[in-house]
This record gives sequence, structure tokens and C-alpha cells, in this order.
Amino acid sequence: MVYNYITAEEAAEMIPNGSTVGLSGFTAPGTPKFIPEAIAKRAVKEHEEGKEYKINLFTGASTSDRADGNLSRANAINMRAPYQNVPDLRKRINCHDCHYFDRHLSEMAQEMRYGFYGKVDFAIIEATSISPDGEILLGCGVGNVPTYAAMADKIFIELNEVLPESLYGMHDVILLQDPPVRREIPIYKANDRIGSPVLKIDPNKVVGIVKTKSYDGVKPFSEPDEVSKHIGANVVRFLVSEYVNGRLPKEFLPLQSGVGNVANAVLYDLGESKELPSFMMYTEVIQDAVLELMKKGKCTFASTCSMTFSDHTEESLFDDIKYFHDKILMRPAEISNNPEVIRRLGVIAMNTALEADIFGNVNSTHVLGTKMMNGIGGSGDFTRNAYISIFSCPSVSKGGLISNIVPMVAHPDHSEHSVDILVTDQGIADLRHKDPVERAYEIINNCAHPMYRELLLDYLKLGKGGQTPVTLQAAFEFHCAFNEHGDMQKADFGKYV
Ligand code: 0RQ
Repeated sequence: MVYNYITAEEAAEMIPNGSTVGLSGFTAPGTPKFIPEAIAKRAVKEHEEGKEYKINLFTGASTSDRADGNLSRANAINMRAPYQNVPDLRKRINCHDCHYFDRHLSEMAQEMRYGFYGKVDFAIIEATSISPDGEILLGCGVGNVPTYAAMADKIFIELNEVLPESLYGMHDVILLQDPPVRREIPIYKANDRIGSPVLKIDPNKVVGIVKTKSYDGVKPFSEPDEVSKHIGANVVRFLVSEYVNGRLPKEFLPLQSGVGNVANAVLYDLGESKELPSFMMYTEVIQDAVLELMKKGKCTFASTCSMTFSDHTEESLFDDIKYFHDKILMRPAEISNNPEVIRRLGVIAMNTALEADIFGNVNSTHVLGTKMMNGIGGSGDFTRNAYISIFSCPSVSKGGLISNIVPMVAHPDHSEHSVDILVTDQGIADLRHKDPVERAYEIINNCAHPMYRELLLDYLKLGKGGQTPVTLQAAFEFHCAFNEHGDMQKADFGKYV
């Protein structure tokens, strides 16, 4: 096959209004950078000429400002799934300029194949290389590209020159069969390989290749602040206690860790812990801290969907790739986040909450119950199937005006039935083997900020019985107080007595 080399602008010209587009990648790595920017420019031009122009955009997870940011500023996204984290897109979603379906990441690819979202017109794939017969060496993130490439009528490739051929062997690409013929996923250890090092596509679908040269643009994390450090230390304290008390096997278990400063602080503390053995990760994203843990021998292997490293770390990985080559495997999201595998391996899940309630329900997505923040991401995939599921968050936000421990979450993402451990900067609440009232005291006493404890106890005392003593008319008093007075401390439960 002889491929056609084109510019990003020429590619954008071939993508008409109303197209459904699937992007490779997961977070910024592996996500195409130049064609999405060109589509955004085209959208601006079309809108200036009074024409409609929007696409339906499906990805692996979040992308980057270059993709989601530019496209949302151009108001060029009609439908979007399964996850995002860009402020400009958030704004479009929250005013319904963009229809957003917040989906469990492990389910997106299969739902696409089941036909729930219609057909895929175009797949845009970032590649390290492509062979004449359509074998693609992917970049630093996989996402749902096997499904999008298989379903798309036409494919564009962004051939990124900064990606080295030595990435060969670090991907494990597979396209699952669907029910009723789906088989088990034969991963019995985090480092079992089940697929191919390359993505195989039909070369006749490739309508153009755009040559590019760009790192992923992931910003390095700032030093964890005091609150993150306390949370990190508490998570590690909990894990050590489980380990020394024999509730975790002596070989330890694979870890999943979310993204952000708290996750970074947890990983840092794990690296420093003398009590815990070395471990593997079975997770969807690895950040800079994981490479440090690998250098120290503390993390021996990571199964992931993406290497979300800052540019500097990405460069140093490429320079020293031999050392890391057999320690990292990048897989499609439906494998990295697969419930069957997570349950079998006994993954310890560590995710972040926006708020949790006194009975153990968690809100990960909706600020004050209405405004979409990012999305559920992979947190549900891991939480529901974990050996132990840990959620963490600061006890308060906005300088104390918001308590992240509330009487009732304003939007439930993870229910009390799936949340085992809650950790804040204040301490650890172990919710296992506790009834709802016991859980409430455990959370109020150990996790709530002292300035909110009395108020939460006042709410609990309103309860008139039942297994879970919820007082319906007062359950959102914290949120209402914030909406009315800008301060949850103004909550007044006296009026419900
Ligand atoms: O606001 O940015 O204006 O300061 O929300 O809060 O504490 O910095 O939280 O960045 O760790 O993100 C749950 C959103 C936490 C994230 C969430 C305000 C707060 C601040 C951010 P500012 P923090 P983080 C792995 C698994 C779902 C997906 C997931 C997330 C801003 O972790 O998206 O887990 N999780 N995926 O002030 C109002 C509250 C608030 C609040 C915090 N209760 N009410 N505002 N804030 N709590 C990753 C992937 O799936 C790829």
C-alpha cells in the first residue's frame, strides 16, 4: 500500500459537519494533536460563514487542550464521551452546547461496537510508524483505538516523529469479541501479555497520513501540598496495617491509582515505605512518580492504558527505554479497566472523591450536584471490582467553605456498597463490616474536618430510625447553605427538629 501524505488542514477538509470521529489515545499521550486543531480552525471558519459545523467526538478518556480545548472553544463538539477534564469543554457541557455521556471507561468500546452510538466515520490515530500492510506501532496511550479503527470507514494517521521505534513491544493490543461469543480474558498476573505489539488495520481505509513532531505536553506535577501529604500518609498507613495484620497476601496485590496530586503523594509514600514489599500496578494511567518507583525497584511492573508522563519524563524514558521496556505494558481501556481482570487479580483501587457522605456514598463528578467536573472515568471500573476500594479527598475545600463530608452526596457515583475505606487529611474511616450508623460515626469522627463535626452529628441526630437514618428534607442542607450563603458552616439543622 502506498500512502497519501497530506496536511492536517487537508484532513480537516475531508471531515464534514456531523461526522463521528474516534481518537486514539488516553489522556494527552497517544491523542492526535494536529488534525483536531485543524478541525477546530475549520469550525471557526464555517461558523463565521454562518454554516453549521460540529462533530461527535469519542476518545479513550480525557485528551488535551490541543484536542478538547481547541474544539470546545470553537464550539465544534456536538456529542462527547466517555471522559474529559478540560475547563473550556466543561463550560460547553454545563450549558448543553455539547451533549456529554459520562461513561465507565471499560464500557465505551463495547458500547460503540454494540451500536449504541451509531457508526464511526473517521478514526484519527497517532502512530510511531505504519507498515505498508497496515501494522501500526502506537504512541504512549492506547484508549479505544482498536474499536474505533475497526469500525471507522476512513482513517487518518498522525505520524509523530518524536516517538521512537523502541516503543515496539510495550503495547498489548487486542480487540475483544462480543457476547454471545466473548471468552475469558487470560490475564492471571498483571504482566501477562494477551495481544499484539501492534494495531492491525485495513490499510485501504487510510485516506491520509500527516507527519508531525510533538511531545504530549503533559505538565509536571507540583510538589504535593500539606493536605495531599497527609492524605498520602494516611493511605499508606492503612495499607501497612492491612499488610502487617495479614489481610493482604505477603506478595502484596496490584495497585490502581487515580491521577492528580493526591495520587502522586500516595505513590511517593509507598516508595518510601519500609514495611511494604515491592508491587505491580494494574491501572489505567501511570504518572511520573511510577518511573521513580521503578528506578528504585519498588514498582516492578505496570499494566496501564497510557504513560501520562510530563514531557521531560517522557524524554528521559525514551533515552533509557531498555530499562523500562519489560516493566510497562500499554493496553486498550477495555483491558486496562476490565472488571473481570480487576476482580481476578485483586486490585487495590485508590481513587479521589469530590465529596463523600456520612454513610459512605461518593460523588466523583458533579460539583454541588449539578455541574459536571470531569466524569466518572475509570473510578467505577476499579471501585466496584476491587479487593479493597479506597477513596480519598481533602476534608474541606475552598478554604473550609465546603465540607467534602456531607449528610448526603448531591450526586451518587459510587454507592456505600462499593466503598470500603475513606481517607481524608484528618484520618481513615474503615467502612467494612459496619452498619450505616456505625459508618456515620466512623466517618464523622475520623474524616470530617473538626469545624464540621458538630453539624454532621446534628444532622445524624435528626434521624427517626430505619436502617439508614436519612432525613430527607434536611439531607442537602449543607449544599443549600453553600448556594445561599457561600458557606456550608451556615447549615442550620435546628429548623428540622
Ligand atoms: O477547585 O480547581 O477551583 O481549586 O474541585 O479539587 O481537590 O484539587 O481534586 O484535582 O484531585 O480532582 C474527583 C475531580 C478530584 C478527580 C476529582 C473543587 C476544589 C478544586 C478540584 P479549584 P481537588 P482533584 C483515574 C480515575 C473522577 C475520575 C476518576 C476526578 C477542584 O479525581 O475527576 O477518579 N475523578 N478517574 O476546590 C465543590 C466539592 C469539591 C469542590 C473539590 N465537594 N464541592 N467543589 N472541589 N471538592 C483517572 C482517569 O480516569 C483518567
